[in-house]
Amino acid sequence: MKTMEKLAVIPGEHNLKNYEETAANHDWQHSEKAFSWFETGKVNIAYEAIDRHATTHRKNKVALYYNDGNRKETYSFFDMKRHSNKAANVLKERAELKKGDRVFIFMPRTPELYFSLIGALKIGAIVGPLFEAFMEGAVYDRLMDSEATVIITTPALLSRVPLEKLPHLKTVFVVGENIEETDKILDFNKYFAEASQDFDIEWVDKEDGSILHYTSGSTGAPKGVLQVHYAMVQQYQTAQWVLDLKEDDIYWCTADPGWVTGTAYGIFGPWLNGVTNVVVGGRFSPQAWYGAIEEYGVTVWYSAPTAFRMLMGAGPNIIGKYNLSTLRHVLSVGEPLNPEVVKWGLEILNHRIHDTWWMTETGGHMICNYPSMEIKPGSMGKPVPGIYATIVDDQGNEVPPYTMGNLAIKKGWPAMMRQIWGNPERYESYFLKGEWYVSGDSAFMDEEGYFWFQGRVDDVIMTAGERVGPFEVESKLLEHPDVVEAGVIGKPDPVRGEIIKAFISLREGVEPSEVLEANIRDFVKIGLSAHSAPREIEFRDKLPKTRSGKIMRRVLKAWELDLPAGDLSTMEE
Ligand code: 6R9
Repeated sequence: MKTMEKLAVIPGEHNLKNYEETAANHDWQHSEKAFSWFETGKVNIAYEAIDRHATTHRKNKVALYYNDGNRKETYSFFDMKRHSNKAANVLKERAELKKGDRVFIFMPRTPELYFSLIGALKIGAIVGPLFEAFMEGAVYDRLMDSEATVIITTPALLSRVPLEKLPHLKTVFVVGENIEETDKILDFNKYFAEASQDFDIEWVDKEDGSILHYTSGSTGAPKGVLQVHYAMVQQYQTAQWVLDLKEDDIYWCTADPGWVTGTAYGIFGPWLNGVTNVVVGGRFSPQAWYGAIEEYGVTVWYSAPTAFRMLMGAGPNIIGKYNLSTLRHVLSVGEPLNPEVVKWGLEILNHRIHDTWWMTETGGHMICNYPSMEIKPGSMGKPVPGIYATIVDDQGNEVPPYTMGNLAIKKGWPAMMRQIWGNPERYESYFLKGEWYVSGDSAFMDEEGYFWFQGRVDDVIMTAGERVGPFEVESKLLEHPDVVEAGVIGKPDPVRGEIIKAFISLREGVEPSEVLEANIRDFVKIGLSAHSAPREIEFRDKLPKTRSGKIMRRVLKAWELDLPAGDLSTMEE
């Protein structure tokens, strides 16, 4: 994997021209100058994302192309301003939503989600976006923990909002038709239709809360990660450097706003730059996805390895039916970008796929591949200019190149989380020596400063004295022609400390057998190393994954050891 050839720089005019020079000189205060508050002192991320453009040459420029196969709509920046003003008025007048209050948005991707998210921010409220597949328990945990007073949802999801169990929840807006109102349940569309198009934005402090994403760790309840308005500085700047967004781009981020990618780069990154954003609702299908690229002429596409693998699985014939020639920049996030996917990108999609590493807690890009930089397939790239990333040992000392350790970031970048909601001790526990944010991922750096992901720290396997990153084994397994998904864990073993166990789902039509098992084991032995080959293989129809596509190794481990699996609210159905 590490020996795969470097991919050459893409010729052309890139926003980030000279990585080394920019990295050596960048100061975030320089990026602040892009914003009106740099002079006026009046801060609000919603203003910078939408309203600012509505009084410029971008007034009638398309802000949002929406398509779910059913509804197909187009909104300009001016439309977005008016509709988010209306939403803000509804929330303020009908639910008395105020600055600092928590409001959740629990609905599938529709234009109303975007109007109300921007509208709530205009009030200065803190928005918790919830993925539509959450069940009642997950909704309850998040609203209870944050003492939310308002939720916006749809008729189909209303039954999962346990109104009577949530003492702080005062108002439930339902977006749909023929809504039966009660003293707490209100018909959103009815009030939206009546609401004024004008709204006086609530100016906030740069450090006031904006978005609250809940993430689940390996143990305990989901944690509320609070972002602040100031995150805009980094989201704006990285959308230029990493997404390489320019005025005429048509940009599509496939993530749902229930996950951080769907807010930071599905909303703020493009709109802070006044760039046209595509939102595709509805279910995934290769036809709908390739069709969206062709129909809207998408130029910059941000997705995830799971999605790319699903497209790969659909075969090269389908892709050939679509005109994808507008694409110029393709990016990936969320899990390791397997070399298999890189190869598909080069051979079938005809693009380098640019890996980006970051997390909910970082609020924005951290380590990335840039179009103006050579890519080493399998590496996450280099730190964003202005970010200092390194590898530290468990005591917080930096370690030399090629030493595996904790991937850590020097504290204090613009989009950094500012609180774990209601849990200051937990927040402090992320920072080692008060200086390093410790990500929980293990990685190493090579002599050229490229970072290589190894796994979650708690997932690293120690077998017969060798440290094995499960991701490397999983990547190799995925190259086997019969393997569709693979999850690898360390299973306690009296002799070796741990042995490697692989859970595998096979391509349709392929039956498990001992011969196949031996064949797969040899495949890893030959392709990777003897000590990385799984001693045990178990075939399963499906593997437990989060909705953002991460294999949940802790669930595999729980299956294996007969332990409770912990919080499953983010697991796909
Ligand atoms: C943005 C997002 C964060 C965790 C992170 C890491 C994994 C993200 C990755 C990656 C390998 C990449 N992860 N990007 N692993 N290569 N390029 O995904 O946020 O949902 O909070 O997940 O995802 O383990 O720590 P989040």
